[in-house]
Amino acid sequence: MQVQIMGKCKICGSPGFTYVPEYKGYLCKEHYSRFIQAKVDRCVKRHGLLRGVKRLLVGVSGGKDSVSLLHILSHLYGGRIEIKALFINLGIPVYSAESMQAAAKAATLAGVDIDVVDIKEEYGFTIRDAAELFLERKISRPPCSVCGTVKRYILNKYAVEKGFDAVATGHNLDDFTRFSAVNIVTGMVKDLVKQVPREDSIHPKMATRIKPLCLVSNEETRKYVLANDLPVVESSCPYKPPPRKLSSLIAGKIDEIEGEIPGFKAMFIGNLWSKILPMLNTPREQLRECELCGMPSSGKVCSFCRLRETITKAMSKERFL
Ligand code: Q46
Ligand code: ZN
Ligand code: ZN
Repeated sequence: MQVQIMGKCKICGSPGFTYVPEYKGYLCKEHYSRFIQAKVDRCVKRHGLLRGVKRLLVGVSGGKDSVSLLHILSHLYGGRIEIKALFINLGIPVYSAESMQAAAKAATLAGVDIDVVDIKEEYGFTIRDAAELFLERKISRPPCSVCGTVKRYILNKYAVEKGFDAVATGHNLDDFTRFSAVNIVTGMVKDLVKQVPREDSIHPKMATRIKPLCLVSNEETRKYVLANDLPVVESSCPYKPPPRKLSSLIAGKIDEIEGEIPGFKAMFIGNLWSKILPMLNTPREQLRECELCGMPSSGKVCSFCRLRETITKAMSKERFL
């Protein structure tokens, strides 16, 4: 059996927790946590993520990224701005209940209030309903696509109605590099321009969106959770599809290059933000108000209301069969 020998923390000399390439040595749990927090703080300052933000809503799913995000933000800025967590109960068997427990514990640990929006109570369907209808070919959108629309809509609506200045989500460096590379390869410029740390509101009913973990990798949030003993959901979503071939091949290659050239991911995404996106000059969508719910929409009816109508119709047909 191979025994891994941990060095001592480069800063304080106590037992090392993990090797940190940026330090060319080990850091203990305490200094590793401070290192990640400092990385987030630099990103927040460099990209003006909290510019004009007095009240911040953090979307917490119970997963490692959002739980780390809440912990880091409350540690760094808890005394200066009001932070609140929001958990969306998607009604996914086992997974939603376990995620809610983790999110609630994480909020308590961070000293932050948490609220829950239950989509069954609010809108009459769950992601389980959507998944079953999809399997029976009664709706065409797969569960993750439904889930994405639902989460985006609810986070924004809640933030706008309760007067939050911005919504923070736990997208990390690996999400940014993977999505950006796939968007470049497939020519999805409309999605590529959204791969930024901050998307300013362009409508009175749209909250500014920020992604403070944009320079923190998957591996780093995983270790941050371990270093701070944070509660995270253990089970995984039963509807998670296997990764798409193109996306997983690209992610694998990006990881390989990062292994050879540490800092590659940050360089890629940094150049995208500073040099490539400013050249694209894509006009931002013109938004109006949805005729059904009044929230911002590019068409007469917003994508959430169209989705809700489709699911509700398919469910009521089922009931009367
Ligand atoms: S919860 Fe929802 Fe994920 Fe489950 S249905 Fe897909 S998007 S996999 S992060
Ligand atoms: Zn130390
Ligand atoms: Zn609507």
